[in-house]
Amino acid sequence: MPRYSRFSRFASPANTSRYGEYRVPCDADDPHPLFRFTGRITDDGRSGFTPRVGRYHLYAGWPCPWSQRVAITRILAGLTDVVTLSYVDNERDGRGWAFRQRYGPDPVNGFTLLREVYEATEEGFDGHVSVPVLWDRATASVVSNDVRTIEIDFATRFRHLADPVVDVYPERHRAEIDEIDAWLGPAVNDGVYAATRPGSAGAHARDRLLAAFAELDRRLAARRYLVGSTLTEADIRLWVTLVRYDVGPNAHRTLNPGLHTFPNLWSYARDLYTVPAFRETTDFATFTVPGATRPDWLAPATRPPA
Ligand SMILES: N[C@@H](CCC(=O)N[C@@H](CS)C(=O)NCC(=O)O)C(=O)O
Repeated sequence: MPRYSRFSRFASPANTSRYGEYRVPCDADDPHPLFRFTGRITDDGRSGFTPRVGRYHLYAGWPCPWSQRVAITRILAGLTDVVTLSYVDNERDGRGWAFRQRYGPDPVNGFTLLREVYEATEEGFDGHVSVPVLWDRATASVVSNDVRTIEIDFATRFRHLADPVVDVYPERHRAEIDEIDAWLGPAVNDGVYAATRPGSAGAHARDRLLAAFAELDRRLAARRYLVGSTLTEADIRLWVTLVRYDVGPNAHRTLNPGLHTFPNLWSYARDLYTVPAFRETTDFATFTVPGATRPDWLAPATRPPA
């Protein structure tokens, strides 16, 4: 366990018998969207948030697929020295995400609970305390906790300050990337969790998920990436669900016999796992359910040329 200064502040251990389980606030009369903050970074600053080195900090969670999307985009957009990042502890009780010794204190505000980041932005905040959340040091407030816009701003707004590994949201492919997201988001990213629910709704979600996997398997038979000839946001958004599939939602093979039953999709997933940004932001231990068998992600993958 790394050593911290005695001034480092940490939340007490997660304790659900004392604080209960974390509950997503769902007050029907609440006018706010679940992910309430949707600030954008704009070149001319009319949004109040301009791109600047060291101005922004991303709070993320290792188990969280949405956090991993933004963490991968941050690396591929060349922002590791431009936007700082830290991780909340994997465990949480009714107090929500917290900072503990496992990954270290909150390096920006010294808070012990992520809730404090939201409360610092909106007094009496009673909404959903979620990761990932983008913090602005200049205004001491949350910019956004809406994944889609955070990752697009990371991919597009810092070009003059960074040297991207690859342009993951290229102008010429944006329409197709967004089109795929409109389909993949509900059917796969959210669908994989809906598919684990009992009853007809779960069964319907499961059929839609497996139909999507079959369509993707066909699409990836002849092409290396989902859109164009390079890695894009479309691949990142899909991959974070695939890497969790057989050790999470499908851990007991209740959805299907495994991702390997879609050979092109499975080799595509393994191929992307060889990319440092994907591998370095993956910690299987944080999202593998007890008793799950992890498929061999290191098995060599044969892919069509880009
Ligand atoms: N903000 C995302 C979703 C983020 C999300 O759902 N995060 C989860 C973790 S994966 C979260 O923080 N949930 C609160 C909790 O479980 O304590 C979006 O725009 O769709």
